[in-house]
Amino acid sequence: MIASDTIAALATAPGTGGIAIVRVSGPDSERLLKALFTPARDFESHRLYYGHAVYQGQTLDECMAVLMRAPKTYTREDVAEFHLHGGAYAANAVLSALYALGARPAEPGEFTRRAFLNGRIDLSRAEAVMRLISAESGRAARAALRQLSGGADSFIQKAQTDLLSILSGVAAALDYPEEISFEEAAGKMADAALALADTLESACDERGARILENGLEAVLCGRPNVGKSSLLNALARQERAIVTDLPGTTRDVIRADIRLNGLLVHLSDTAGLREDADTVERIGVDRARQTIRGADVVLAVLDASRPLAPEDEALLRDIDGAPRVIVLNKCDLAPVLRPADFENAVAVSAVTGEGMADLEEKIAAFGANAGQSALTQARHMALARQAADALRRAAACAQAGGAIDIAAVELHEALHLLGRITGEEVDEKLLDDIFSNFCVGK
Ligand SMILES: Nc1nc2c(ncn2[C@@H]2O[C@H](COP(=O)(O)OP(=O)(O)OP(=O)(O)O)[C@@H](O)[C@H]2O)c(=O)[nH]1
Ligand SMILES: [Mg+2]
Repeated sequence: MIASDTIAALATAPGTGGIAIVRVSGPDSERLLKALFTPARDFESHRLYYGHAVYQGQTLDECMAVLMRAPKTYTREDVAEFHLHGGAYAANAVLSALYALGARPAEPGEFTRRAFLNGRIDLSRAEAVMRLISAESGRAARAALRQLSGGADSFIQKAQTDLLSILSGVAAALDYPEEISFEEAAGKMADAALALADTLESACDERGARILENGLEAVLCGRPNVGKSSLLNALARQERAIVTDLPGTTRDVIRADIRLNGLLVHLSDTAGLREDADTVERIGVDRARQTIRGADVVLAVLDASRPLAPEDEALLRDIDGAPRVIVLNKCDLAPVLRPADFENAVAVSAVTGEGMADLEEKIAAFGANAGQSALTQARHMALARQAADALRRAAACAQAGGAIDIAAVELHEALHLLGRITGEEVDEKLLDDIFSNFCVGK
């Protein structure tokens, strides 16, 4: 399907930068390029030329330009690009000229939408492109790249193949009732459908997906003066929080973002937990408790140079069973508490830096599996879960001795839902939802 109109937009991020690329796609690309590029010339496809962008006698910018003839282009249409100086001026001037000459401003994601409609990429890859553009951290980018190379697709294709073979078993049972007993066919179908439902569900990792997209929430907590703020500063490698030897220094929640092995970690330092706090500190302590509840991992800080205080014991009880690291700080002083006495503990000193690398490793371990599963996008996971539900209904129907052709309806439903992940079955509404999340120019 070839679009009839030609679209243009800034393809690079707006703002200052070395170069700004204006991309044009559609049947008019070559005409528009020739109208603006000086010196006039014939363009060999996929070759970069040096010249100027000139419109109505006015030089807009010195530039490099390229014409890429269909079909070996991002959209599979004719594409032209102007590589201009960065900053808003040159790109806007060229875009205005292009619009005056008949190009239409591209909608968000329209280039990628065309790539999809022209069959160059499938839907889950189109979404991967979008995620790559907005990927927050190295790890999220790698997961998006994995999907771009077809991770979710091949997983879904395998599930579709499995499902088709279940369906053909059902069809055989319906066609040859004399040869294949109903019980046998129904039993086989139910087993296979349940196994596939399990596979689909275990491929969904909502928590991992969230950590990948938004980062891991790690919260430093503990009683006053154990060194939480000092640890935040040491992990963030900058003086974010105020450190004093007075207990109750930190009143509000202080945040710092750090990166561990490509994983984005949102660290929070909280008010020291104690009961006899004044009003302001009291509010701080309540906020600390809330922050702890929302954490992916709690970093429970203890002063290794002192025996456990009642507040320490209360904290350890509160976070029992929660994802946590016990941080035995101040190990540079004569330690009374030792890692061996706790589960998943590490001895550190915020002052000397001892043990800090071990602590970072332990924090990163909580995000280690994020993004490893086959499906990490909310839309894919929702569809896969719906497909799994349909499979379970099919199995239940067969096991209850229901008509096998009714179970087959549920299997078809599951197949349809899987098809929507890869975009084999798409409607306009879905396309609009997905592509409108793109940035213009992609
Ligand atoms: N020797 C030693 N002193 C430390 C260490 N970490 C922190 N301290 C000291 O302990 C005191 C308290 O440190 P903070 O980081 O303010 O402690 P906090 O847990 O944030 O305290 P509150 O905000 O009051 O809850 C300061 O005097 C720090 O210099 C450490 O590893 N070794
Ligand atoms: Mg503090």
